[in-house]
Amino acid sequence: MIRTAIYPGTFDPITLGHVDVVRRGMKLFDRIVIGVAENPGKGPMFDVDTRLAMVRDTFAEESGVEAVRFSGLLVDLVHQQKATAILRGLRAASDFEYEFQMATMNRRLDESIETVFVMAREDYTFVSSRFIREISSMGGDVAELVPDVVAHALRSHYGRHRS
Ligand code: COD
Repeated sequence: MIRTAIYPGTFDPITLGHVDVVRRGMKLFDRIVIGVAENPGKGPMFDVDTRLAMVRDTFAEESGVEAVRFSGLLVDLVHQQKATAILRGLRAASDFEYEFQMATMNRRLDESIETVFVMAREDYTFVSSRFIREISSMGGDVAELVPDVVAHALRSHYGRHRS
């Protein structure tokens, strides 16, 4: 049986912290489907097609990793993709409350779906999409914290790195 997990998120934009979660998940699952949420509630900086394209580009060489966009309920995507688990990452205690609520709600919606958490790599615990957006909007360099495709997109969005 092929074990599939959905890794859902906003990925606005994808960071090396997200990439690390996927790599850890690949040790546990045969197939990982990254679900890029439209998530208009968060007022994303990049539209969903751009976020999806950056995720696909990042994992272009990995045969066990796919990416799809989704709107609506996460559990519906889990069913659609014949997955059995939801993969999420934990950086700090502050992530826990939200993640716990989400996992509990999803369990209420479908008891058979398990949420699996992996711990962030120490040097990425401080990396978040929000800080990546903020730092690059102020001219800071985030190239070491994001995939190349994202670094290029941020540079063309905000203009070249100012020193
Ligand atoms: N290291 C490790 N993990 C990280 C790092 C890092 N540096 N950065 C982020 N992560 C983890 C996050 O903790 C999270 O687990 C995951 O990566 C994705 O993060 P984001 O910020 O890109 O995505 P979110 O949290 O905005 O995604 C929220 C969803 C889109 C998954 C959620 O809103 C959802 O499921 N929406 C669909 C509607 C639904 O079903 N709602 C009911 C569920 S309660």
